[in-house]
Amino acid sequence: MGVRRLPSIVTVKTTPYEGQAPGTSGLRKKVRVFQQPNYAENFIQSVFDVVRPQPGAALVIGGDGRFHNRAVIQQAIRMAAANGYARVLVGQGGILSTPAASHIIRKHGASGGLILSASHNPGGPDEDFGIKYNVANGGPAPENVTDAVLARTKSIDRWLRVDAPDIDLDTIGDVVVDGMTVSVIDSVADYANLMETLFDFPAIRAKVAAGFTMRFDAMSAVTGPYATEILENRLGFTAGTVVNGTPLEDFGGHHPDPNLIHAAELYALMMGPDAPDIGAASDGDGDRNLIIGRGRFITPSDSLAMLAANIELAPAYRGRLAGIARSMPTSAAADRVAEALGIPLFETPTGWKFFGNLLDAGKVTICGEESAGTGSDHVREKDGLWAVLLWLNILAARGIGVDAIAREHWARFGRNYYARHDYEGIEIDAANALMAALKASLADLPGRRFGSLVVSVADNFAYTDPVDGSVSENQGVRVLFAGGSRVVFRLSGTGTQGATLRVYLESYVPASGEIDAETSAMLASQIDAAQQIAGITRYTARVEPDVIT
Ligand code: VG1
Ligand code: CO
Repeated sequence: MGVRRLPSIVTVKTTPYEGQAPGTSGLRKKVRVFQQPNYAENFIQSVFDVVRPQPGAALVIGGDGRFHNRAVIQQAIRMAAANGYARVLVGQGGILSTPAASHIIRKHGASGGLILSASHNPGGPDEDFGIKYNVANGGPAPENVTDAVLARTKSIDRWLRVDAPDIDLDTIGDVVVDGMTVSVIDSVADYANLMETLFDFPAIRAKVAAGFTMRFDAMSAVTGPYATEILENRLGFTAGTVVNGTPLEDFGGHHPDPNLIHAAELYALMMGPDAPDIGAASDGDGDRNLIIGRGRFITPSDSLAMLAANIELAPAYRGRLAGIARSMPTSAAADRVAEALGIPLFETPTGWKFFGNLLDAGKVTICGEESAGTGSDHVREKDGLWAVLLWLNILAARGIGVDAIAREHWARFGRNYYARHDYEGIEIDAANALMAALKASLADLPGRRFGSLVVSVADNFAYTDPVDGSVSENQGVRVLFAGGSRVVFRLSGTGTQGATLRVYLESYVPASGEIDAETSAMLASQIDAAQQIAGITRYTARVEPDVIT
Protein backbone atom coordinates (compact mmCIF):
# COMPACT_ATOMS: atom_id res chain seq x y z
CA MET A 1 0.00 0.00 0.00
CA GLY A 2 2.69 2.48 1.00
CA VAL A 3 2.51 6.20 1.55
CA ARG A 4 0.49 8.19 -0.94
CA ARG A 5 0.94 11.77 -2.01
CA LEU A 6 -1.26 14.35 -0.31
CA PRO A 7 -4.59 14.78 -2.03
CA SER A 8 -6.07 18.12 -3.04
CA ILE A 9 -8.61 18.37 -0.28
CA VAL A 10 -11.73 20.49 -0.65
CA THR A 11 -13.37 21.51 2.63
CA VAL A 12 -17.13 21.92 2.35
CA LYS A 13 -18.90 23.90 5.08
CA THR A 14 -21.99 22.28 6.57
CA THR A 15 -24.39 22.42 9.52
CA PRO A 16 -25.75 19.47 11.52
CA TYR A 17 -28.96 17.63 10.68
CA GLU A 18 -31.20 16.42 13.46
CA GLY A 19 -32.00 12.75 13.80
CA GLN A 20 -28.95 11.05 12.31
CA ALA A 21 -28.97 8.36 15.00
CA PRO A 22 -27.90 4.96 13.66
CA GLY A 23 -30.76 2.61 14.57
CA THR A 24 -30.80 -1.16 14.91
CA SER A 25 -28.76 -1.40 11.72
CA GLY A 26 -27.44 1.95 10.50
CA LEU A 27 -29.04 5.24 9.53
CA ARG A 28 -32.24 4.73 7.55
CA LYS A 29 -34.35 7.47 6.04
CA LYS A 30 -36.40 8.22 2.97
CA VAL A 31 -34.35 8.76 -0.20
CA ARG A 32 -35.63 12.36 -0.29
CA VAL A 33 -34.10 12.95 3.12
CA PHE A 34 -30.77 11.52 1.99
CA GLN A 35 -30.88 13.70 -1.13
CA GLN A 36 -30.77 16.93 0.86
CA PRO A 37 -27.51 18.85 0.47
CA ASN A 38 -24.80 17.49 2.78
CA TYR A 39 -27.10 14.89 4.39
CA ALA A 40 -25.23 11.70 3.45
CA GLU A 41 -21.92 13.59 3.52
CA ASN A 42 -22.47 14.75 7.11
CA PHE A 43 -23.06 11.19 8.24
CA ILE A 44 -20.15 9.67 6.34
CA GLN A 45 -17.79 12.43 7.52
CA SER A 46 -18.96 11.85 11.09
CA VAL A 47 -18.00 8.19 10.70
CA PHE A 48 -14.57 9.12 9.33
CA ASP A 49 -14.04 11.69 12.10
CA VAL A 50 -14.78 9.00 14.69
CA VAL A 51 -12.82 6.10 13.23
CA ARG A 52 -9.84 8.23 11.99
CA PRO A 53 -8.34 5.97 9.33
CA GLN A 54 -4.68 5.14 9.93
CA PRO A 55 -2.12 5.52 7.12
CA GLY A 56 -2.52 2.63 4.70
CA ALA A 57 -6.11 1.91 5.76
CA ALA A 58 -8.50 0.29 3.31
CA LEU A 59 -12.27 0.84 3.21
CA VAL A 60 -14.86 -1.44 1.63
CA ILE A 61 -17.86 0.23 -0.01
CA GLY A 62 -20.89 -1.50 -1.43
CA GLY A 63 -24.63 -1.42 -1.36
CA ASP A 64 -27.71 -3.43 -2.18
CA GLY A 65 -28.16 -1.63 -5.51
CA ARG A 66 -31.21 0.35 -4.51
CA PHE A 67 -32.03 3.78 -5.91
CA HIS A 68 -29.43 6.45 -4.91
CA ASN A 69 -26.74 3.78 -4.35
CA ARG A 70 -24.39 4.94 -7.08
CA ALA A 71 -24.60 8.64 -6.23
CA VAL A 72 -23.62 8.05 -2.60
CA ILE A 73 -20.86 5.61 -3.55
CA GLN A 74 -19.21 8.13 -5.89
CA GLN A 75 -19.30 10.78 -3.19
CA ALA A 76 -18.04 8.36 -0.53
CA ILE A 77 -15.05 7.53 -2.73
CA ARG A 78 -14.12 11.22 -3.04
CA MET A 79 -14.55 11.61 0.72
CA ALA A 80 -12.48 8.52 1.53
CA ALA A 81 -9.62 9.90 -0.58
CA ALA A 82 -9.75 13.22 1.27
CA ASN A 83 -9.90 11.52 4.66
CA GLY A 84 -6.67 9.58 4.24
CA TYR A 85 -7.71 6.10 3.12
CA ALA A 86 -5.06 4.43 0.98
CA ARG A 87 -7.46 2.10 -0.77
CA VAL A 88 -11.15 1.57 -1.40
CA LEU A 89 -12.60 -1.78 -2.48
CA VAL A 90 -15.96 -1.42 -4.12
CA GLY A 91 -18.25 -4.07 -5.52
CA GLN A 92 -18.84 -4.07 -9.27
CA GLY A 93 -21.80 -1.85 -10.11
CA GLY A 94 -21.63 -0.57 -6.55
CA ILE A 95 -23.18 -3.80 -5.37
CA LEU A 96 -22.15 -5.99 -2.46
CA SER A 97 -24.44 -8.10 -0.36
CA THR A 98 -24.07 -7.36 3.34
CA PRO A 99 -22.49 -10.76 4.14
CA ALA A 100 -20.17 -10.44 1.11
CA ALA A 101 -19.09 -6.99 2.32
CA SER A 102 -18.35 -8.48 5.73
CA HIS A 103 -16.26 -11.18 4.06
CA ILE A 104 -14.35 -8.67 1.90
CA ILE A 105 -13.51 -6.52 4.95
CA ARG A 106 -12.08 -9.57 6.73
CA LYS A 107 -10.33 -11.06 3.73
CA HIS A 108 -8.54 -7.85 2.75
CA GLY A 109 -7.82 -6.66 6.29
CA ALA A 110 -9.77 -3.45 5.66
CA SER A 111 -10.24 -1.10 8.58
CA GLY A 112 -13.98 -1.05 7.95
CA GLY A 113 -16.72 -0.66 5.40
CA LEU A 114 -19.67 1.44 4.39
CA ILE A 115 -22.73 -0.64 3.52
CA LEU A 116 -25.37 1.33 1.70
CA SER A 117 -28.66 -0.38 2.34
CA ALA A 118 -32.02 -0.10 3.96
CA SER A 119 -32.17 -3.89 3.87
CA HIS A 120 -35.74 -5.21 3.81
CA ASN A 121 -37.27 -1.74 3.42
CA PRO A 122 -38.64 -0.86 -0.05
CA GLY A 123 -36.50 1.14 -2.49
CA GLY A 124 -37.01 3.82 -5.15
CA PRO A 125 -37.16 7.63 -5.27
CA ASP A 126 -39.95 7.78 -2.67
CA GLU A 127 -38.78 4.89 -0.54
CA ASP A 128 -35.86 4.15 1.75
CA PHE A 129 -32.09 4.44 1.79
CA GLY A 130 -29.56 3.64 4.47
CA ILE A 131 -25.90 3.80 5.46
CA LYS A 132 -24.21 1.49 7.92
CA TYR A 133 -20.59 1.40 9.07
CA ASN A 134 -18.91 -1.93 9.78
CA VAL A 135 -15.67 -2.27 11.72
CA ALA A 136 -12.49 -4.26 11.06
CA ASN A 137 -13.91 -7.60 12.24
CA GLY A 138 -16.46 -7.28 9.42
CA GLY A 139 -19.40 -6.68 11.72
CA PRO A 140 -21.71 -3.74 12.37
CA ALA A 141 -20.11 -1.03 14.49
CA PRO A 142 -20.74 -1.60 18.19
CA GLU A 143 -22.69 0.91 20.26
CA ASN A 144 -19.65 2.86 21.49
CA VAL A 145 -18.86 3.66 17.84
CA THR A 146 -22.45 4.42 16.78
CA ASP A 147 -22.90 6.63 19.88
CA ALA A 148 -19.76 8.58 18.98
CA VAL A 149 -20.93 8.93 15.37
CA LEU A 150 -24.29 10.29 16.53
CA ALA A 151 -22.53 12.78 18.81
CA ARG A 152 -20.33 13.89 15.91
CA THR A 153 -23.33 14.42 13.60
CA LYS A 154 -24.58 16.98 16.12
CA SER A 155 -21.49 19.18 15.94
CA ILE A 156 -20.24 18.63 12.40
CA ASP A 157 -19.32 21.83 10.56
CA ARG A 158 -17.40 20.61 7.51
CA TRP A 159 -16.84 17.60 5.33
CA LEU A 160 -13.90 16.73 3.10
CA ARG A 161 -13.64 15.55 -0.47
CA VAL A 162 -11.14 15.54 -3.27
CA ASP A 163 -11.85 17.12 -6.61
CA ALA A 164 -12.32 14.08 -8.80
CA PRO A 165 -14.86 12.88 -11.35
CA ASP A 166 -17.06 9.81 -10.88
CA ILE A 167 -15.28 6.54 -11.52
CA ASP A 168 -16.49 3.70 -13.73
CA LEU A 169 -18.13 1.36 -11.22
CA ASP A 170 -18.92 -1.30 -13.79
CA THR A 171 -15.45 -2.27 -14.98
CA ILE A 172 -13.40 -4.57 -12.77
CA GLY A 173 -9.91 -3.28 -12.06
CA ASP A 174 -7.99 -0.53 -10.28
CA VAL A 175 -8.22 3.21 -10.82
CA VAL A 176 -6.51 6.00 -8.90
CA VAL A 177 -8.58 8.79 -7.38
CA ASP A 178 -6.29 11.62 -6.35
CA GLY A 179 -3.66 9.25 -5.03
CA MET A 180 -6.02 6.65 -3.53
CA THR A 181 -6.42 3.30 -5.25
CA VAL A 182 -9.99 2.23 -5.95
CA SER A 183 -10.37 -1.46 -6.76
CA VAL A 184 -13.63 -2.46 -8.41
CA ILE A 185 -13.99 -6.11 -7.46
CA ASP A 186 -16.19 -9.05 -8.32
CA SER A 187 -17.48 -10.04 -4.93
CA VAL A 188 -19.56 -12.97 -6.14
CA ALA A 189 -16.56 -15.21 -6.82
CA ASP A 190 -14.96 -14.51 -3.42
CA TYR A 191 -18.18 -15.19 -1.61
CA ALA A 192 -18.99 -18.34 -3.57
CA ASN A 193 -15.48 -19.66 -2.88
CA LEU A 194 -15.96 -19.04 0.83
CA MET A 195 -19.21 -21.03 0.77
CA GLU A 196 -17.42 -23.95 -0.92
CA THR A 197 -14.99 -24.11 2.00
CA LEU A 198 -17.86 -24.41 4.49
CA PHE A 199 -20.25 -26.91 2.98
CA ASP A 200 -20.22 -30.29 1.30
CA PHE A 201 -20.83 -29.08 -2.25
CA PRO A 202 -20.22 -32.54 -3.82
CA ALA A 203 -22.92 -34.09 -1.61
CA ILE A 204 -25.40 -31.33 -2.45
CA ARG A 205 -24.52 -31.61 -6.14
CA ALA A 206 -25.18 -35.36 -6.03
CA LYS A 207 -28.55 -34.79 -4.41
CA VAL A 208 -29.48 -32.22 -7.06
CA ALA A 209 -28.36 -34.60 -9.80
CA ALA A 210 -30.63 -37.23 -8.23
CA GLY A 211 -33.65 -34.97 -8.70
CA PHE A 212 -33.77 -32.69 -5.65
CA THR A 213 -35.50 -29.41 -6.60
CA MET A 214 -35.62 -25.89 -5.29
CA ARG A 215 -36.92 -22.40 -5.87
CA PHE A 216 -34.95 -19.42 -4.65
CA ASP A 217 -36.65 -16.00 -4.74
CA ALA A 218 -34.02 -13.24 -4.78
CA MET A 219 -36.82 -10.64 -4.61
CA SER A 220 -35.14 -8.48 -7.30
CA ALA A 221 -32.54 -7.65 -4.71
CA VAL A 222 -28.83 -8.12 -4.18
CA THR A 223 -28.69 -11.91 -3.78
CA GLY A 224 -29.66 -12.72 -7.37
CA PRO A 225 -26.15 -12.88 -8.87
CA TYR A 226 -24.78 -14.77 -5.82
CA ALA A 227 -27.63 -17.28 -5.83
CA THR A 228 -27.40 -17.87 -9.58
CA GLU A 229 -23.65 -18.51 -9.38
CA ILE A 230 -23.85 -20.82 -6.38
CA LEU A 231 -27.14 -22.66 -6.85
CA GLU A 232 -27.32 -22.93 -10.62
CA ASN A 233 -23.69 -22.76 -11.78
CA ARG A 234 -21.90 -24.54 -8.96
CA LEU A 235 -24.54 -26.86 -7.48
CA GLY A 236 -26.32 -27.74 -10.69
CA PHE A 237 -29.88 -26.70 -9.94
CA THR A 238 -31.70 -26.14 -13.23
CA ALA A 239 -31.71 -22.71 -14.82
CA GLY A 240 -34.71 -20.80 -13.52
CA THR A 241 -34.33 -22.13 -9.98
CA VAL A 242 -33.44 -18.56 -8.99
CA VAL A 243 -36.38 -16.25 -9.68
CA ASN A 244 -36.38 -12.43 -9.55
CA GLY A 245 -32.61 -12.76 -9.85
CA THR A 246 -31.77 -9.37 -11.33
CA PRO A 247 -31.19 -6.62 -8.75
CA LEU A 248 -33.52 -3.68 -9.44
CA GLU A 249 -33.29 -0.16 -7.99
CA ASP A 250 -36.85 -0.39 -6.70
CA PHE A 251 -37.00 -4.17 -6.16
CA GLY A 252 -39.75 -4.26 -8.76
CA GLY A 253 -41.93 -2.16 -6.45
CA HIS A 254 -42.01 -4.81 -3.73
CA HIS A 255 -40.78 -5.02 -0.16
CA PRO A 256 -37.64 -7.15 -0.38
CA ASP A 257 -38.59 -8.74 2.93
CA PRO A 258 -38.54 -12.55 2.90
CA ASN A 259 -41.59 -13.39 4.96
CA LEU A 260 -44.90 -15.05 4.22
CA ILE A 261 -46.54 -11.74 3.33
CA HIS A 262 -43.95 -10.31 0.96
CA ALA A 263 -42.88 -13.67 -0.47
CA ALA A 264 -46.49 -14.80 -0.80
CA GLU A 265 -46.00 -16.34 -4.24
CA LEU A 266 -43.20 -18.58 -3.01
CA TYR A 267 -45.30 -19.60 -0.03
CA ALA A 268 -48.26 -20.45 -2.26
CA LEU A 269 -46.02 -22.57 -4.48
CA MET A 270 -44.56 -24.41 -1.49
CA MET A 271 -48.00 -25.22 -0.09
CA GLY A 272 -49.33 -26.39 -3.47
CA PRO A 273 -49.15 -29.61 -5.47
CA ASP A 274 -46.18 -28.49 -7.59
CA ALA A 275 -43.90 -27.56 -4.74
CA PRO A 276 -40.20 -28.24 -5.17
CA ASP A 277 -38.33 -29.88 -2.28
CA ILE A 278 -37.33 -26.58 -0.72
CA GLY A 279 -38.17 -22.91 -1.21
CA ALA A 280 -36.04 -20.04 0.00
CA ALA A 281 -35.75 -16.29 -0.29
CA SER A 282 -33.48 -13.48 0.81
CA ASP A 283 -33.89 -9.77 1.52
CA GLY A 284 -32.72 -6.48 -0.02
CA ASP A 285 -29.13 -6.76 1.15
CA GLY A 286 -28.87 -10.55 1.30
CA ASP A 287 -28.52 -11.09 5.03
CA ARG A 288 -31.94 -12.58 5.77
CA ASN A 289 -33.36 -15.94 4.77
CA LEU A 290 -36.74 -17.59 4.48
CA ILE A 291 -36.96 -21.38 4.48
CA ILE A 292 -40.07 -23.26 3.41
CA GLY A 293 -40.15 -27.00 2.92
CA ARG A 294 -42.77 -28.71 0.80
CA GLY A 295 -45.92 -27.98 2.83
CA ARG A 296 -43.91 -26.77 5.80
CA PHE A 297 -42.90 -23.22 6.75
CA ILE A 298 -39.97 -23.12 9.15
CA THR A 299 -40.03 -20.12 11.49
CA PRO A 300 -36.66 -18.35 11.70
CA SER A 301 -36.47 -19.18 15.41
CA ASP A 302 -37.02 -22.87 14.66
CA SER A 303 -34.57 -22.68 11.78
CA LEU A 304 -31.85 -21.45 14.14
CA ALA A 305 -32.54 -24.34 16.51
CA MET A 306 -32.67 -26.95 13.74
CA LEU A 307 -29.52 -25.65 12.08
CA ALA A 308 -27.68 -25.59 15.40
CA ALA A 309 -28.76 -29.15 16.17
CA ASN A 310 -27.40 -30.34 12.80
CA ILE A 311 -24.60 -27.91 12.00
CA GLU A 312 -21.84 -30.43 12.64
CA LEU A 313 -22.96 -32.26 9.49
CA ALA A 314 -21.32 -29.44 7.51
CA PRO A 315 -17.58 -29.96 7.01
CA ALA A 316 -16.37 -26.60 8.35
CA TYR A 317 -18.34 -27.00 11.59
CA ARG A 318 -17.55 -30.61 12.45
CA GLY A 319 -16.70 -30.91 16.13
CA ARG A 320 -16.64 -27.21 16.80
CA LEU A 321 -20.08 -25.95 17.85
CA ALA A 322 -18.93 -23.82 20.79
CA GLY A 323 -22.16 -22.06 21.66
CA ILE A 324 -25.35 -20.51 20.30
CA ALA A 325 -26.52 -16.89 20.50
CA ARG A 326 -29.98 -15.55 19.81
CA SER A 327 -31.57 -12.15 20.15
CA MET A 328 -33.91 -11.76 23.11
CA PRO A 329 -37.19 -11.77 21.11
CA THR A 330 -36.12 -14.93 19.24
CA SER A 331 -37.86 -18.03 20.59
CA ALA A 332 -36.21 -20.28 23.13
CA ALA A 333 -36.13 -23.22 20.71
CA ALA A 334 -32.35 -22.83 20.40
CA ASP A 335 -32.01 -22.83 24.19
CA ARG A 336 -33.27 -26.40 24.31
CA VAL A 337 -30.71 -27.48 21.75
CA ALA A 338 -27.91 -25.79 23.68
CA GLU A 339 -29.09 -27.44 26.86
CA ALA A 340 -29.22 -30.88 25.27
CA LEU A 341 -25.76 -30.47 23.75
CA GLY A 342 -24.28 -29.03 26.93
CA ILE A 343 -23.10 -25.80 25.28
CA PRO A 344 -23.74 -22.18 26.33
CA LEU A 345 -26.63 -20.10 24.99
CA PHE A 346 -26.36 -16.30 24.93
CA GLU A 347 -29.38 -13.99 24.82
CA THR A 348 -28.52 -10.60 23.28
CA PRO A 349 -30.46 -7.47 22.36
CA THR A 350 -31.92 -7.19 18.86
CA GLY A 351 -29.38 -6.35 16.14
CA TRP A 352 -26.42 -8.26 14.74
CA LYS A 353 -23.88 -5.90 16.31
CA PHE A 354 -24.37 -7.64 19.64
CA PHE A 355 -23.10 -10.98 18.28
CA GLY A 356 -19.72 -9.60 17.17
CA ASN A 357 -17.85 -9.91 20.47
CA LEU A 358 -19.22 -13.41 21.14
CA LEU A 359 -18.11 -14.57 17.67
CA ASP A 360 -14.69 -12.90 17.93
CA ALA A 361 -14.12 -14.51 21.33
CA GLY A 362 -15.06 -17.95 20.01
CA LYS A 363 -17.87 -18.24 22.53
CA VAL A 364 -20.48 -18.98 19.87
CA THR A 365 -20.42 -20.55 16.42
CA ILE A 366 -23.98 -19.88 15.24
CA CYS A 367 -26.30 -16.92 15.88
CA GLY A 368 -29.80 -16.02 14.89
CA GLU A 369 -32.72 -13.65 15.13
CA GLU A 370 -36.45 -14.21 14.81
CA SER A 371 -36.47 -11.66 11.98
CA ALA A 372 -35.05 -14.22 9.53
CA GLY A 373 -31.38 -13.68 10.21
CA THR A 374 -29.02 -16.59 10.77
CA GLY A 375 -25.24 -16.69 10.52
CA SER A 376 -22.01 -18.07 11.88
CA ASP A 377 -18.42 -17.17 12.61
CA HIS A 378 -17.52 -17.30 8.87
CA VAL A 379 -18.38 -13.57 8.67
CA ARG A 380 -19.73 -11.02 11.16
CA GLU A 381 -23.14 -10.44 9.58
CA LYS A 382 -26.17 -12.58 9.21
CA ASP A 383 -26.04 -14.39 5.92
CA GLY A 384 -29.08 -15.41 3.88
CA LEU A 385 -27.47 -17.74 1.36
CA TRP A 386 -25.28 -19.30 4.03
CA ALA A 387 -28.40 -20.40 5.91
CA VAL A 388 -29.92 -21.81 2.73
CA LEU A 389 -26.72 -23.73 1.96
CA LEU A 390 -26.53 -25.11 5.49
CA TRP A 391 -30.09 -26.39 5.09
CA LEU A 392 -29.12 -27.99 1.78
CA ASN A 393 -26.03 -29.56 3.35
CA ILE A 394 -28.12 -30.98 6.20
CA LEU A 395 -30.80 -32.31 3.85
CA ALA A 396 -28.12 -33.95 1.72
CA ALA A 397 -26.43 -35.52 4.73
CA ARG A 398 -29.63 -36.69 6.38
CA GLY A 399 -31.49 -37.89 3.32
CA ILE A 400 -34.86 -36.68 4.65
CA GLY A 401 -36.99 -33.63 3.80
CA VAL A 402 -37.54 -30.31 5.55
CA ASP A 403 -40.82 -31.37 7.12
CA ALA A 404 -39.28 -34.59 8.47
CA ILE A 405 -36.38 -32.63 9.99
CA ALA A 406 -38.87 -30.32 11.71
CA ARG A 407 -41.05 -33.13 13.06
CA GLU A 408 -38.08 -35.04 14.33
CA HIS A 409 -36.76 -31.89 16.01
CA TRP A 410 -40.02 -31.14 17.82
CA ALA A 411 -40.39 -34.75 18.86
CA ARG A 412 -37.04 -34.48 20.57
CA PHE A 413 -36.99 -30.93 21.94
CA GLY A 414 -40.64 -29.90 22.08
CA ARG A 415 -42.01 -27.01 20.06
CA ASN A 416 -41.94 -23.27 20.57
CA TYR A 417 -44.98 -21.89 18.76
CA TYR A 418 -44.07 -18.40 17.68
CA ALA A 419 -45.35 -15.32 15.86
CA ARG A 420 -44.55 -11.64 15.61
CA HIS A 421 -47.29 -9.04 15.24
CA ASP A 422 -46.21 -5.69 13.79
CA TYR A 423 -48.23 -2.50 14.11
CA GLU A 424 -46.65 -0.25 11.49
CA GLY A 425 -46.70 3.50 10.98
CA ILE A 426 -48.34 4.30 14.30
CA GLU A 427 -47.94 7.74 15.87
CA ILE A 428 -44.60 8.11 17.59
CA ASP A 429 -46.17 9.76 20.66
CA ALA A 430 -48.71 6.96 21.01
CA ALA A 431 -46.00 4.32 20.69
CA ASN A 432 -43.83 6.02 23.28
CA ALA A 433 -46.77 6.41 25.66
CA LEU A 434 -47.62 2.71 25.31
CA MET A 435 -44.06 1.66 26.08
CA ALA A 436 -43.78 4.11 28.99
CA ALA A 437 -46.97 2.81 30.57
CA LEU A 438 -45.81 -0.75 30.05
CA LYS A 439 -42.49 -0.08 31.78
CA ALA A 440 -44.27 1.67 34.64
CA SER A 441 -46.47 -1.40 35.15
CA LEU A 442 -43.65 -3.96 35.26
CA ALA A 443 -43.33 -4.13 39.02
CA ASP A 444 -47.03 -4.98 39.43
CA LEU A 445 -47.19 -7.71 36.80
CA PRO A 446 -45.64 -10.75 38.50
CA GLY A 447 -48.35 -12.98 39.93
CA ARG A 448 -51.14 -11.39 37.86
CA ARG A 449 -53.39 -13.65 35.83
CA PHE A 450 -54.44 -13.00 32.22
CA GLY A 451 -56.91 -15.68 31.18
CA SER A 452 -55.08 -18.95 31.71
CA LEU A 453 -51.67 -17.30 31.95
CA VAL A 454 -49.90 -16.20 35.13
CA VAL A 455 -47.00 -13.76 34.93
CA SER A 456 -43.82 -15.08 36.50
CA VAL A 457 -41.31 -12.39 35.47
CA ALA A 458 -41.66 -8.98 33.81
CA ASP A 459 -38.70 -6.76 33.00
CA ASN A 460 -37.10 -4.27 30.66
CA PHE A 461 -34.34 -6.31 29.03
CA ALA A 462 -30.77 -5.19 29.70
CA TYR A 463 -27.64 -6.91 28.42
CA THR A 464 -24.13 -6.99 29.78
CA ASP A 465 -21.68 -8.06 27.08
CA PRO A 466 -19.71 -10.96 28.61
CA VAL A 467 -16.60 -10.03 26.64
CA ASP A 468 -16.15 -6.28 27.17
CA GLY A 469 -18.62 -5.69 30.02
CA SER A 470 -20.52 -2.97 28.14
CA VAL A 471 -24.15 -2.58 29.22
CA SER A 472 -27.10 -1.99 26.89
CA GLU A 473 -30.35 -1.09 28.62
CA ASN A 474 -33.93 -0.62 27.55
CA GLN A 475 -33.86 -3.36 24.90
CA GLY A 476 -37.49 -4.45 25.04
CA VAL A 477 -40.11 -5.43 27.60
CA ARG A 478 -40.40 -9.13 28.44
CA VAL A 479 -43.37 -10.67 30.16
CA LEU A 480 -42.73 -14.31 30.99
CA PHE A 481 -45.56 -16.61 32.04
CA ALA A 482 -45.41 -19.72 34.15
CA GLY A 483 -44.89 -22.75 31.90
CA GLY A 484 -42.49 -21.15 29.42
CA SER A 485 -44.65 -18.92 27.25
CA ARG A 486 -44.12 -15.17 26.94
CA VAL A 487 -44.85 -11.90 25.16
CA VAL A 488 -42.24 -9.30 24.29
CA PHE A 489 -42.79 -5.70 23.25
CA ARG A 490 -40.34 -3.36 21.56
CA LEU A 491 -40.27 -0.52 19.07
CA SER A 492 -38.52 -1.04 15.76
CA GLY A 493 -35.23 0.75 15.14
CA THR A 494 -35.22 0.34 11.37
CA GLY A 495 -38.47 1.97 10.22
CA THR A 496 -38.58 5.34 8.49
CA GLN A 497 -42.20 6.34 9.01
CA GLY A 498 -43.83 6.88 12.39
CA ALA A 499 -43.21 4.05 14.84
CA THR A 500 -43.55 0.30 14.50
CA LEU A 501 -44.58 -1.68 17.55
CA ARG A 502 -43.41 -5.28 17.49
CA VAL A 503 -45.20 -7.80 19.69
CA TYR A 504 -43.46 -11.18 19.91
CA LEU A 505 -45.56 -14.15 21.03
CA GLU A 506 -44.36 -17.54 22.11
CA SER A 507 -45.74 -20.65 23.77
CA TYR A 508 -43.88 -23.82 24.55
CA VAL A 509 -45.19 -27.36 24.27
CA PRO A 510 -42.95 -30.19 25.48
CA ALA A 511 -42.18 -33.15 23.23
CA SER A 512 -44.93 -35.15 24.93
CA GLY A 513 -47.51 -32.44 24.09
CA GLU A 514 -49.35 -31.19 21.04
CA ILE A 515 -46.53 -30.55 18.60
CA ASP A 516 -48.59 -30.52 15.40
CA ALA A 517 -51.11 -27.75 16.06
CA GLU A 518 -51.90 -24.48 14.27
CA THR A 519 -49.65 -21.65 15.47
CA SER A 520 -52.43 -19.05 15.74
CA ALA A 521 -54.51 -21.34 17.94
CA MET A 522 -51.53 -22.09 20.16
CA LEU A 523 -50.90 -18.37 20.68
CA ALA A 524 -54.48 -17.19 21.27
CA SER A 525 -54.10 -16.67 25.01
CA GLN A 526 -50.76 -14.89 24.57
CA ILE A 527 -52.37 -12.54 22.02
CA ASP A 528 -55.18 -11.73 24.47
CA ALA A 529 -52.72 -11.21 27.28
CA ALA A 530 -50.57 -8.88 25.15
CA GLN A 531 -53.63 -6.73 24.41
CA GLN A 532 -54.58 -6.53 28.06
CA ILE A 533 -51.07 -5.90 29.33
CA ALA A 534 -50.12 -3.20 26.81
CA GLY A 535 -53.49 -1.73 25.81
CA ILE A 536 -52.48 -1.84 22.16
CA THR A 537 -55.87 -0.81 20.79
CA ARG A 538 -56.30 1.86 23.45
CA TYR A 539 -53.02 3.54 22.53
CA THR A 540 -52.87 2.95 18.79
CA ALA A 541 -56.54 2.63 17.79
CA ARG A 542 -55.47 -0.50 15.90
CA VAL A 543 -57.51 -3.64 16.23
CA GLU A 544 -55.32 -5.90 14.12
CA PRO A 545 -51.59 -5.98 13.39
CA ASP A 546 -50.48 -4.91 9.90
CA VAL A 547 -48.09 -7.79 9.44
CA ILE A 548 -47.93 -11.19 11.11
CA THR A 549 -44.74 -13.18 10.63
C1 VG1 B 1 -35.11 -5.43 12.53
C2 VG1 B 1 -35.12 -6.82 13.13
C3 VG1 B 1 -33.75 -7.14 13.70
C4 VG1 B 1 -32.70 -6.99 12.61
C5 VG1 B 1 -32.79 -5.61 11.99
C6 VG1 B 1 -31.86 -5.43 10.82
O1 VG1 B 1 -34.85 -4.46 13.51
O2 VG1 B 1 -36.10 -6.90 14.12
O3 VG1 B 1 -33.78 -8.44 14.23
O4 VG1 B 1 -31.42 -7.19 13.14
O5 VG1 B 1 -34.10 -5.36 11.52
O6 VG1 B 1 -32.11 -6.39 9.84
P1 VG1 B 1 -36.01 -3.60 14.22
O7 VG1 B 1 -35.29 -2.64 15.12
O8 VG1 B 1 -36.79 -2.94 13.12
O9 VG1 B 1 -36.86 -4.56 14.94
V1 VG1 B 1 -31.84 -6.01 8.23
O10 VG1 B 1 -31.90 -7.38 7.37
O11 VG1 B 1 -33.11 -4.89 7.97
O12 VG1 B 1 -30.42 -5.18 8.20
CO1 CO C 1 -31.07 -7.22 5.58
